[in-house]
Amino acid sequence: MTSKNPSAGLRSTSARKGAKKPLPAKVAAAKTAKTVKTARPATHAFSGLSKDLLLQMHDLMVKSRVLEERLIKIYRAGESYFWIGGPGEEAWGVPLGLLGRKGQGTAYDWYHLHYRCTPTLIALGLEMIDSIRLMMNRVTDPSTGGRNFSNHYCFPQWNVAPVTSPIEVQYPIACGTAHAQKRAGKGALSIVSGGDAGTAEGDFASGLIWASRKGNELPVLITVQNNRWGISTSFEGQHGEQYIADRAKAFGIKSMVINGNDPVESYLKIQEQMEYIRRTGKPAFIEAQVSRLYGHSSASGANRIEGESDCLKDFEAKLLKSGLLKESEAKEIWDAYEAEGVRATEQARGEGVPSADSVWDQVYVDNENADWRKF
Ligand SMILES: Cc1ncc(C[n+]2csc(CCOP(=O)(O)OP(=O)(O)O)c2C)c(N)n1
Ligand SMILES: [Mg+2]
Repeated sequence: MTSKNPSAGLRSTSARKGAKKPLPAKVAAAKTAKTVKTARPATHAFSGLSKDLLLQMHDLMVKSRVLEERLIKIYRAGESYFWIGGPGEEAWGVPLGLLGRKGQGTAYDWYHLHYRCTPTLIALGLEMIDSIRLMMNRVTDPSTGGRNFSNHYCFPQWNVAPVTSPIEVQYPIACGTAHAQKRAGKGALSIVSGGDAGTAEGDFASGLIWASRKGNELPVLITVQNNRWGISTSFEGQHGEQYIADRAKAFGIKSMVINGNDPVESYLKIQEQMEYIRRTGKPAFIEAQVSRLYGHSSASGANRIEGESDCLKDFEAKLLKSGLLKESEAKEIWDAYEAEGVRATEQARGEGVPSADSVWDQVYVDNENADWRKF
């Protein structure tokens, strides 16, 4: 480890030299400044996050991006009906998945995500094949049995609640799991994410209200990924407030706006807010400003948008420049995930589609509400 105090080395060097022939202070300082190596560790440019963590985040970001681009190819090949997803949100989503307390039940964190959440799921451990199965409506899809469309995940073993097609309803639902977690008293929290345009929905306001009632505050990390678009409606024409995060302030919620295109900033700020929530039992808010790299969805063409900054390209360039990652290593990572995506697509292609009977799978099986014919 490099010393945090560079002057410590400087003193000892000058002391050794000074024993022979004392030099005037200024001369000594100039001489020793040359001899003492002040080189900073390569991780300095990354706020001191460890090399292992930085490379892990990069690896997961690549996996998520390659997967999303594979999903778009599957759509273009006519092997799926619709694509919507999260390319461009990797720098935000990967740290969010890494920082949660992963598991099932009220002692673990809950994830109430939206349809741009692939990076978070990848960080939690999602395999490409299981996203592709959902995309291709295969009966083997563990989230919905092939009955929903892309990125509508559900993983009970990681407390990942079903992604809902009506936007924004996840905010008050997250207050429900946070309430259960508070009662359990194990320090777990609920995480909720959604888009900027969706914050116009009443559900968003309800979430803020339920999270922040005096004396009944809930351990919920409320997040908004602000890509400045709601399908084709721009942020500028819709918001009187400058930052969505300011709305949380009105409810006394600790809130911040971050650059969600920077994985280091995302990691540190999510960590800070999570620690606050676990310590106080109160809610916290993050508005993460992110890019929308392929437009809204396949409905708008799923074409790469010029001029949007690419968090993965930027992060990879920084890692290469710092020497923490070599060109050849980066290429290997991209190639390996590319190959995995192709293999997974071929495998999913050979798997079955849902049968009429499987409509009863992944619902409240054997519950009185499971079969509408008994209503
Ligand atoms: C209740 C509801 N209203 C409208 C829609 C249609 N819709 C789907 S995505 C979307 C835009 C959401 O924009 P935003 O919340 O900013 O999220 P983004 O897609 O930009 O990530 C809309 C209006 C919906 N799914 N549900
Ligand atoms: Mg948006």
